[in-house]
Amino acid sequence: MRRSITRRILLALTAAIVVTAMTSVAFAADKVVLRLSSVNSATDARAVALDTVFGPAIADFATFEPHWNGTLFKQGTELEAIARGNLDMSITSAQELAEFIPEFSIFSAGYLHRDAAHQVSVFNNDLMKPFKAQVEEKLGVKLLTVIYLGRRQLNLRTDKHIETPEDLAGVKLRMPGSAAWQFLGKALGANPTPMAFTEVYTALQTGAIDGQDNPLPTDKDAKFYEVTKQIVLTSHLVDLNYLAISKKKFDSLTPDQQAKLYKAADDASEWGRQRQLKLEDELAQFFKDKGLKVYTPNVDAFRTRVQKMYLESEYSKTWPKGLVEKINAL
Ligand code: KDO
Repeated sequence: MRRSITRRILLALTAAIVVTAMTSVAFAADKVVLRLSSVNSATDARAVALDTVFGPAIADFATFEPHWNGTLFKQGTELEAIARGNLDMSITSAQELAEFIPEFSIFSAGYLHRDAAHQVSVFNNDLMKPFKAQVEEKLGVKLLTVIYLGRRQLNLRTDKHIETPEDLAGVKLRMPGSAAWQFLGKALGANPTPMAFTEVYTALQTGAIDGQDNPLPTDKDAKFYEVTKQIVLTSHLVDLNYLAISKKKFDSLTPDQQAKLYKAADDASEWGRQRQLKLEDELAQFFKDKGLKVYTPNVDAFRTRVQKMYLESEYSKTWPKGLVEKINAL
């Protein structure tokens, strides 16, 4: 008697487990999968924000599947992967977009955005509409939100004091691999060299490059402080990224889901922005404790040279008339 009750309970339990498993498979199959690829680490503020805020906020209709450390696609190849239908989302930049739509170089110009809040007002202003429309038309990509990466600073393995752009003459400065980035390196007075983010640590360690530029949180996250001697606070670019999604995927969602997606993206970006700003405030001391020199050079000298070089460049010829002034007025 006891044995048969136990058997019946066991059978009922097994059936319940099978039904639950089948239902959750069915639910999972109904959900849209959003595969994102990016080269940053899983501890980077953008990754933490997307994992903590974005993914959970859309979990009722989408499975957010991020791949960090460039394990899925190499830096700079993500937009093409989205266009080909091999990827759903990426964290892209103005410099990458400028490869396809030259006007985007305006948002890659040194000393243009003033701070994190300025980036947000520029992104949400009507002036961005034609830019967003072009990204949709040419690349089949929608830009969901703007992400604050931070103020880019020089980080060198040499200990020569850097006060003005002239002091960077001959310094082999790694910049990410696109023309707009190389131009920024040149505008700073250095000798820029392109290199993928994932190779920078080893290149600093072996001396293949003299330095690199990134915001302080990235320098910490990628452990560049282990293989460099100084950080020069030029703040030459208030750097941004955009959260990008395949238009085809986006269009497959209901209007309600699309609205939730935008909100989740904005909320994650705000969360990440606050985290990144806090880290930027705290990290100078962290690097000093690690034995690095951290100091502010003659920022006016850098700003004057960089702005002049951009305005005289081929890039500025592609910028819509009056746009710099409009951005400055925001
Ligand atoms: C970099 O390669 O230095 C850079 O900071 C460029 C950014 O646009 C962004 O792609 C970032 O790398 C990566 O996400 C790694 O943090």
